[in-house]
Amino acid sequence: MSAAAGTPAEDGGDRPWQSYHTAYTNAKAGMEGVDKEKVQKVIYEMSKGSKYFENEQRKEALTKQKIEHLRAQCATLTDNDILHFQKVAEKKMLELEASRDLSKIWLHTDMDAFYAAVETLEDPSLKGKPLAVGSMSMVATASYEARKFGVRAAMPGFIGCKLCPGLVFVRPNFERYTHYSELTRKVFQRYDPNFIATSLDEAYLNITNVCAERGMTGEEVATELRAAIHQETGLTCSAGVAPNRMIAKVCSDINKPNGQFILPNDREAVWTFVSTLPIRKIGGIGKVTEQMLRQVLGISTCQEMLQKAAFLCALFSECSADFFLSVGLGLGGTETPEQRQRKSISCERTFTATNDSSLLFEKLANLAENLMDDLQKEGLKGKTLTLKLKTADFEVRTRAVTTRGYINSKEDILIYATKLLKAEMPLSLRLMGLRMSQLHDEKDDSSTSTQKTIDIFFRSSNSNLNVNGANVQRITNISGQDNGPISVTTKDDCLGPDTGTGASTDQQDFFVHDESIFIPEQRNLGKYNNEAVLSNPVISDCLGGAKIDDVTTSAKVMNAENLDDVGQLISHEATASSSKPGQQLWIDGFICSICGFELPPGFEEERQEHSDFHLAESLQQEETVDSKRSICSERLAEKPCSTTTPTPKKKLKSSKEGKHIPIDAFFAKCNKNL
Ligand code: DCP
Ligand code: CA
Ligand code: CA
Repeated sequence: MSAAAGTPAEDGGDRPWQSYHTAYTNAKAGMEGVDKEKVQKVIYEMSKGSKYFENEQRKEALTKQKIEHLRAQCATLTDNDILHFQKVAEKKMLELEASRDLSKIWLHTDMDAFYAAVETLEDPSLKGKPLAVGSMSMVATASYEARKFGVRAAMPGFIGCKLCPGLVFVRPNFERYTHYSELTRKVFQRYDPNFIATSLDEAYLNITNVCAERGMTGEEVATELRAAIHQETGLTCSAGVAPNRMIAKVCSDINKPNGQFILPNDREAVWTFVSTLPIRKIGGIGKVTEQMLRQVLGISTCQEMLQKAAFLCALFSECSADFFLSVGLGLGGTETPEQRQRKSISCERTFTATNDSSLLFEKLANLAENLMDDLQKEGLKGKTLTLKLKTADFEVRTRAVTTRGYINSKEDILIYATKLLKAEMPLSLRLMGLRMSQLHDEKDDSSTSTQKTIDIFFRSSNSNLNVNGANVQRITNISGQDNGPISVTTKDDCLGPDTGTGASTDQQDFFVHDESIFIPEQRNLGKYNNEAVLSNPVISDCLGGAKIDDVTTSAKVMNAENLDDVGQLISHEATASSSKPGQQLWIDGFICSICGFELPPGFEEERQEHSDFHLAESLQQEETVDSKRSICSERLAEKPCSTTTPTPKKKLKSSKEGKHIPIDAFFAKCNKNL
């Protein structure tokens, strides 16, 4: 396979790392003064020859393909076409402009170096030190001191050590972060009882009322709120205030850390703000989209979207074009979306991989008990029980059963869960989870479930199979060998609008859904058809017609021999054993269904990067039949490789020998220690 433009292989030359751009070379707040070339060089040297490196090349190749495809499409446009699309674009812009609402004041707040700040608060000896929260295989975040060296989230820890020899590592402690997150939410509650939390450390608040009631400006509220958060938690945060959520999020990053930026509710101010704003600053515009827009249409700033509006309408799907034009106009969500009702309750456990069946059934019983506790605490019963499994080689499977009546006792749960697990045996697992959906509130006769479950597909699909009087289905969301070559058609791409709410990514998750706050971005959902979605009844049903990128899913009939007499049985499987971007689902809103890596909805960029990785991985699998899963093993939730600070000497030695540490070899080593 030929190397793509911009990849190290093609650039060759004296300084090939200059064109080696990964998630790790991308600047975050606090990385402004970093010697970017040095960072690129270290990452290049340390990953050269690894599967990771090859994947980067493949990603670049795929982007290049997309770019070429778009260029080719662009070249076919006649003057008449452009004139036509100019009219389409102008009409669209007028409509969008007419929807501009400057009456709301939105505040976005984001904690500074959240995990690292919590750890420093708990252990003041860490203060001022370059700190990485995470492990040798993955850094969750870095303190601002460490960022000066180029260390950042999502970077393998051993690369962090190389960049910053004195880097101190702390293992993540999610209970702590949840505790502090809850403290911040108590403060948010005082300013907006309907605040929208998009991850542990960030939230959107509609402060319109509080400003009016207390006669305060947005700036004053931001100052007061940040002080209150500091008072309650001992932590600092940054805030942005703007007429809509999309801009408020951009604003909260401007004066990070411990700062704020206010954009007045004034059309001119918004206009000026977006006129020079790089498109990459917008949530939902990741590296690939940025490259496509820049290289095909010369768009780098938000306002340039408007200058190229005709081309955007000609080349992209309607909802993508809408999103781009909204960005150009500085529009974003202003209404508080309705909270969706709770759809499921779940629990899961990660453990050292084992094939000991008695141990697995014991774990299953514990899970059933936890699920029972959670259901009973909330006075809920459920009808669909889903068993989630992650095999020793990181294949994620889910199996579900729909029962005749509503259940919530441990005994009932265990009967069905055991059946489901037995049907999969023997196998070696590293994670199990149980989820109950189709919930029913015991206090309320009406079912709380509004979810269009996959059952709808089963009932309507002509691939239904009737076994022992039960409908049994298997849906397989795979895989290099099951599906044809990956389409690079960009016309079907539908990019997430105002992903500050996490809506676009959550919508892709058809099992979803534990978030107590789930925020669909109403404007675009279900408004436009996306061919890829509509051609797939599973996805379109489950999304209620919402959009999803490049979805191709195949449905297969399942052999039901081990799943008989389980009530009114409808069994579903969503196996994500590989990796097209649209096939990747975010289970429970934040867990990658392919490898189990956790990324909350707020991390659009990281999610994009992560999806790109899986795409590259699947391409690799297509070429190398026996290739094994590689970087997927990088999970913070898994057993750590090491929690001690590695000695820089050791690393230096290996690089002196002219040998990089191949990332996958490193991970293989980690896995042995599991
Ligand atoms: N996080 C993670 N994995 C990532 C990115 C982030 O586990 N790839 C975790 C650790 C972070 C927290 O989420 O502390 C919040 O992420 P942010 O992107 O908001 O980053 P920080 O809060 O660490 O830094 P800042 O917001 O100051 O840039
Ligand atoms: Ca943060
Ligand atoms: Ca954040």
